[in-house]
Amino acid sequence: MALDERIITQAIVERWHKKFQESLDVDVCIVGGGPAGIVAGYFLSTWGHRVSLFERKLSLGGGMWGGGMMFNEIVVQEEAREILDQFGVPTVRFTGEYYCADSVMCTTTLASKATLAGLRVWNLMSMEDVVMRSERITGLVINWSAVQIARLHVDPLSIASKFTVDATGHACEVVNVVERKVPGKLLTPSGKFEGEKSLWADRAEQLTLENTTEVFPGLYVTGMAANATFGGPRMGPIFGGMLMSGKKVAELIHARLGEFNA
Ligand code: 48F
Repeated sequence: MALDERIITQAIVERWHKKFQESLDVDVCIVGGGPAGIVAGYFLSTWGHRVSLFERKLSLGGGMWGGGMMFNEIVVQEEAREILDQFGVPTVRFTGEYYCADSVMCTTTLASKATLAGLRVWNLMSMEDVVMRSERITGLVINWSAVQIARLHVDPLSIASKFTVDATGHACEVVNVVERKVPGKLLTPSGKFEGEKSLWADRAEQLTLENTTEVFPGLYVTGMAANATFGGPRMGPIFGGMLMSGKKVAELIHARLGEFNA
């Protein structure tokens, strides 16, 4: 068969536009494709919701690829291991209730299972703002990451969603946009963004779950972004809290979508 480059181009452009048009109005937008965002996207998609995940970089995985300081192993605690089991990621017991997994195998498997479950991933796209109606977030303002990196003056596009998740890790980018635009209105005790504290793995892992919640009407936080928003400490290269937080945010939004659609 003689290949026709025009057909190759047409196939990519048409298929991409079809996917994008189908995704202009979704149930949930997740910003950030680290472990917390991927796990949230996997469960919400598995439960039948229409979910788009925007990831600034080329690949999903966030901080998971690099394990700890580029040693490509991750540690999870017993409570989180069942989530890796569910995804089919092999783990080995290191000692007591500490388990290890190869970070590359873990990242690729999570990403693969999430996309196969129906999660739509928009890589190379960044959230730059939110859409707000009567102090509720109703969507995202997005642009190509390359436009942001090159600091080009190009207006963005927008996507409507019933719920939004900030899974941007340490940066808390969605929460920080809200804090700038409507100061003092976050659902934290002070109403403000608290900021991440120094490393304390045990406390941080507990708080990651507690802090996984709605932080502004329509906006949830998960993973490291949850802790940083509420002033919790960082946890270092233990990933159980990220996985459990992703699952928890999916459960919370699943319940809310039930009410929303009733
Ligand atoms: O940082 P990241 O992996 O967040 P996480 O899921 O996990 C945190 C751990 O990796 C680790 C830790 C504990 O083990 O502390 O750091 O909470 O993934 C965040 C992703 O969000 C993307 C970013 O490229 C990364 O892949 N991101 C950040 N800002 C934006 C964004 C944005 N404005 N638009 C799109 N993606």
